[in-house]
Amino acid sequence: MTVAVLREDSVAAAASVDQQRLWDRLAAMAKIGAIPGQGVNRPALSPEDIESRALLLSWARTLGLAVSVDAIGNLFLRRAGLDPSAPPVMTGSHMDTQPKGGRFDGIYGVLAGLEALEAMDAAGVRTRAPIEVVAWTNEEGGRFPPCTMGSMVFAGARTVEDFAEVHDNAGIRLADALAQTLAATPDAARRPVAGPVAAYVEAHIEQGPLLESAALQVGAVTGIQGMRWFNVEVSGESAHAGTAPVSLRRDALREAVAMIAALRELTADPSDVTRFTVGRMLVTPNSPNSVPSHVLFSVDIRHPDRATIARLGEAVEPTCRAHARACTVTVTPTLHDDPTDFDPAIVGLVEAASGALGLPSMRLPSGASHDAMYLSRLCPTGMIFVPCERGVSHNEAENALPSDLAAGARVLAATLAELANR
Ligand code: HGY
Ligand code: MN
Ligand code: MN
Repeated sequence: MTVAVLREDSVAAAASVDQQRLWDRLAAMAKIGAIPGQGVNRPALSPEDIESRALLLSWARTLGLAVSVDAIGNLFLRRAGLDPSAPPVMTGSHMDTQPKGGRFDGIYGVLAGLEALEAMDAAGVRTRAPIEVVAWTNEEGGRFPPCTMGSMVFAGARTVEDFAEVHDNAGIRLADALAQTLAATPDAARRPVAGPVAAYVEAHIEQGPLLESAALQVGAVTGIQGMRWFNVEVSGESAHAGTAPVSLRRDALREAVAMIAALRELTADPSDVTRFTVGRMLVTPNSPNSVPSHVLFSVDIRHPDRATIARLGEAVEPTCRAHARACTVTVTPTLHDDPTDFDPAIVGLVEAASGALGLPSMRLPSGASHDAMYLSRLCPTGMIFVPCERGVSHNEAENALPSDLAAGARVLAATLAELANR
């Protein structure tokens, strides 16, 4: 559905987006888990996450939004529609961050959604369908892999029980951290996991350089590339660094390094489209003079082409096995996301809304994954990107301009109003 002109009340909602109010809320959130260099470290289900949830709920209550939470901790802030039985239009993103995260990744989408609802109030806009802003649990997967856990459970791709025994680096079970987080949200109504959704639109910083280099404030996102995550565990035998002959060692780290080198060769790509990252490694006993007996390392592979990501994903285990030598190896797939194309009608609506508001836009794919990946399995889904400085993200230096963030929120407000009044 492309609209040449927007409804008057959709334009009014967009015009009521308050740039300073959005910026002030982002600044308030950035204080929670703040780290040097203007970054944020707010791991999922941590005390910092709990604090950010409490702050969000305090704002939601001031706006008279109905607050609910599901069994994986997804938070829903609901603005009533004239037809309470209508499936809600949803927006949102995540509040958890990478360990050296930025102050916009995820939280911008949650607060742009809140700003869109407050702007509708200010403009006196009523919608037929309810609108819900969602803060999805554990989108990053940094502390408890895999990523997009909350939206995955909401979409029915996995269950909460599937993730209960996932441990963080300190050995804390997800189930225990989740219980603490839910206990800290006492006055949010409990709701079942999953439910009908009319449409989903997520605002996010691009985390890439295209919008900034095109000097554009708005991107109509066409889809998300495919992604595979694995945990690879190599088991050998601890031995004395001074006495154990190298030829007789079962050195888990030596073989892990060989596996990683082979995976780098597997994913080598002169066109630099394939993404291969080993971001996490745990070594046991992790002592300078003991031969490592156990290594766990993560594998993150991405590619926009369905056949290519399938081929690379299938090759991970055999490649690791081929370099195990005297060690044993276990390869556990933890995430399997095929490339996803967003609904053309939603992409067109974002573009049309942007144009109707006098904001030129461009279409672009997302290299990063988002909760929209899983919402697209449930309903017509799209995303709105805004530029960030030099495309830097998952880094304390992540930065964005208040005017760009507000432009994205305006397009979001208009898009949500259009969808909720269809
Ligand atoms: O890894 C990702 O693409 C996202 O930032 N969680
Ligand atoms: Mn994100
Ligand atoms: Mn991220």
